[in-house]
Amino acid sequence: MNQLQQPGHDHSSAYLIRRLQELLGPAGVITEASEQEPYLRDWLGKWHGKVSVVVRPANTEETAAVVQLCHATHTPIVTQGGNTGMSGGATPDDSGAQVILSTTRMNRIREVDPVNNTITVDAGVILAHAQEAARQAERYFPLSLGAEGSCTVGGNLATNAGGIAVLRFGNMRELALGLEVVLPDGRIWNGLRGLRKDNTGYDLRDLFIGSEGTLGVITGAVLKLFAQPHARATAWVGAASLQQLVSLLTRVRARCGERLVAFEMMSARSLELVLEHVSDTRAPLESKTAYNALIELSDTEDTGLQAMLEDVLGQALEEELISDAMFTSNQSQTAALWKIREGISQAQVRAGKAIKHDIALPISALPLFVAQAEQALADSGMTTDLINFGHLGDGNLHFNVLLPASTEYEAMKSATAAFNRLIHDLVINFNGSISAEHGVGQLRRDELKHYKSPLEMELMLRIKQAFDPNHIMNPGKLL
Ligand code: FAD
Ligand code: 2HG
Ligand code: ZN
Repeated sequence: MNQLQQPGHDHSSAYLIRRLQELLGPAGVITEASEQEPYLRDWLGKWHGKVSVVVRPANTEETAAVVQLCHATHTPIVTQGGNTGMSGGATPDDSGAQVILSTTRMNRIREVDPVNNTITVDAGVILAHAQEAARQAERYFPLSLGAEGSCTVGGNLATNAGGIAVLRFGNMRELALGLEVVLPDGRIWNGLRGLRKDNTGYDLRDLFIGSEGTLGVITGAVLKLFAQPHARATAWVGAASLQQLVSLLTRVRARCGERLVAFEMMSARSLELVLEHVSDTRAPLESKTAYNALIELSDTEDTGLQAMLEDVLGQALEEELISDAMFTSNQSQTAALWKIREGISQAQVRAGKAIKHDIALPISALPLFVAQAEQALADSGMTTDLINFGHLGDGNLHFNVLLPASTEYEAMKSATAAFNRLIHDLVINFNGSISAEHGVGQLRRDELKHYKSPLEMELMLRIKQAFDPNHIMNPGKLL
């Protein structure tokens, strides 16, 4: 190894910074510690790292030039979008040897094609801006999640993000048609095709989706658009058990079909936490129930959505499948309901330290899983403040455990290991997944290795080796 290849070496980092400044100009290179700070920690306050430099290329060509230089100098790259990820995937380690490549200056809407029903964007475009560009063209981009005002399309692709409308529109993988990627050696792969059919061999696009910055830097994407929903009807319901909510979901889906766009669940404790920690929120129902659901229907025009929702939920009330319900088509009331649902993450941050389990199960198995998990936790004497909520409509639970804010690092680490083992073992027993939508990052890297079969691990490592033989793309994450 020569001096240039020694990560973190003073001479090599001075050389690197000088070359990066030549490539990107002053606007594209951050060396000042105070300016670097927001890039070095994650939204949850769980991880913190160190780098010699943060780079902010303005376009694909600049990104390729940066990656080429990092390839030549064996400098590891942590790609970062909006830095809203929940698995520590975008936070560097504390060696100081890594470089953060922030995509936030790559924020152009490249094209909206209403006939092909596609939008082509830079990877650094904020999700809400992509939604707005679609809206201006009288189309709809349906990916929707609490962080949509700051997360980027590239981050959504790299984590294969899910959110609240997966039951109707699918996750990010299902919404992406084409990608542009800077490969770990700096070459640009142009896969920006807006095709719904393309069977020309192995699907490279699908390898990059969900790869969490370990195979390359996504710089652009072609995404699917849909017809704009001009009508929506929303309801908040209370039920005594999760089984009742699952039965309700089955009923609403059978009756309303594709009009059902969201079916979100919150335990009583999750709701209580929001009411306590998020301002301007109030309980939607007078009665307190073990479980709550936020249900939304939408359609291109109003074909009696609210009446349909009232009818199906009214029947469920009569049969005592649910115990209470409130309906609204009013915008501000709807926003108030969604504020509660989307406030749960923030409420957890304010209330303490959460051990996150981002799990997926067959919807039919959810009630039994929760019952067995609660029983197993009680049997093992693990005291729990369970914050159980999530996207019931697609089988994704956020089965989180809240510990006091004062919990020290070591205690948090051992509690995380104990809770992870108990809950993830059970998830695997039910044929579920330990990583549904937030990604593996550094949070679940060792859990992934624990649960994936040796064959799956071997195949994934061989793919990594084929794309990134020098292991410079987001080392320490995912694999
Ligand atoms: P970052 O956090 O910057 O990065 C995430 C990962 O992607 C890292 O591994 C990073 O290296 C990689 N990456 C980022 N950009 C690129 C790129 N251009 N090329 C290659 N790799 C890249 N997620 C859900 O799925 N559903 C939810 O409902 C949901 N709700 C959330 C609510 C809140 C309040 C918050 C804070 C987060 C939520 N998330 C949710 C987490 C979610 O993963 C992110 O919000 C989003 O998908 C990440 O985008 P980002 O641009 O912030 O990525
Ligand atoms: C959500 O569904 C997000 O609100 C965040 O995926 C989940 O805070 C969490 O654990
Ligand atoms: Zn979620």
